[in-house]
Amino acid sequence: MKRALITGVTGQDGSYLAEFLLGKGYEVFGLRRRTSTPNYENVQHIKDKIHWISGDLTDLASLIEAVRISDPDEVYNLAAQSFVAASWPQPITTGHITALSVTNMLEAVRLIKPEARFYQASSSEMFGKVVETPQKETTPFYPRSPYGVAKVYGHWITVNYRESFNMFACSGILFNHESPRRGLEFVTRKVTDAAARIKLGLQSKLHMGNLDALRDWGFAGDYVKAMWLMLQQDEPQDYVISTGEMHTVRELLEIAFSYVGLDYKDYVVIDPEFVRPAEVDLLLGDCTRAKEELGWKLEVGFKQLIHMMVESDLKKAEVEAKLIAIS
Ligand code: NAP
Ligand code: G4F
Repeated sequence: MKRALITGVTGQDGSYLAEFLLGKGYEVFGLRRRTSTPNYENVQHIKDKIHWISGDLTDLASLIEAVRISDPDEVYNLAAQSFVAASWPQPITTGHITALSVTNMLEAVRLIKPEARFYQASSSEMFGKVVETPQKETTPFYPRSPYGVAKVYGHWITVNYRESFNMFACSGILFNHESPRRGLEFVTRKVTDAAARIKLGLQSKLHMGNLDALRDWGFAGDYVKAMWLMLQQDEPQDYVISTGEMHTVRELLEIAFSYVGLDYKDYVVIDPEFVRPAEVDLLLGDCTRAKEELGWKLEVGFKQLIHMMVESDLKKAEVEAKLIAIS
């Protein structure tokens, strides 16, 4: 039975990856940091199947212990301060967790189990102010946020450990991917949650930032399969994972609100609070290498994804509405 250690297992991607690996018969170890209010929402249904290990990405000793306990064949480093907008008010924390801690994780693996295969969660945010479109593995990086800068560090230190220590370490340069498990602060979930709550009379307005931003949005459940495929190859390599389609935030609003029979224009308020100091205007990925070499394919399209998210948020909003009605 193969053994996998996942950092960030309570997050969106970690939860889908844990499900996927459990389905393949893996023994799954999840790093869990101490939080005042335990966060198991995404993994409640598989909580008892995961071996939990206490640790924090910023604490090397805890990571060494996590690798020792789990004795992994594969390590998926998904933990991060992952919200771009929070990286301006918290640039140092973002740098510690999202950049330097990748070295902590690589060191823990190098010292305890150097033959383990290592996956680093790199990001299309590294392309930032894009220098070519579409973006592929060879496109130079031009990050536009402290988060993007931190991810560039994480990316290159992973390449460096591969080249310096001959470790099987690779990065997936993943474009935006979403799901009903997405955090409420990210734009897709913010919009699908608002469409559902407005429909049920639980909210009246939606405050938004730049509606012209273009993103290449896919489904997280499809993207975690690519992570696993990267670690099954003969040689470690970095891959872009994307849909090859981009849409504006405005289109996202149209699709989500029209699904519940509403016009987003009646509810959206443009609010400078949600406009970023430096914006990434567009992201569009070319994942030809992943399709050809990994045999990876996309299963859920953009509209289907947004409808799936609205459906899920409608169910949550109905529960909230019922609780209000009986209280
Ligand atoms: P997410 O839902 O925000 O999950 C982040 C995870 O990291 C959570 O489990 C969180 O734990 C954990 N974490 C944060 N700080 C930690 C620390 N100091 N020590 C240990 N764990 C810590 O993110 P996601 O969307 O699943 O993304 C997964 C990874 O892919 C991230 O590295 C992200 O930057 C990257 N990425 C995401 C996308 C995307 O579109 N989703 C695209 C490209 C790259 P708590 O539950 O305790 O907060
Ligand atoms: O959903 P977002 O916050 O995602 P963003 O910044 O693209 O980052 C996500 O994808 C990256 C991959 O490219 C990941 F690495 C990262 O961890 C994260 O998962 O914002 C998307 C776009 C931005 O252009 C933003 O300015 O939506 C625009 N937007 C407009 N109004 C908004 C809002 N974003 C948010 N979060 N909230 C708004 O009200």
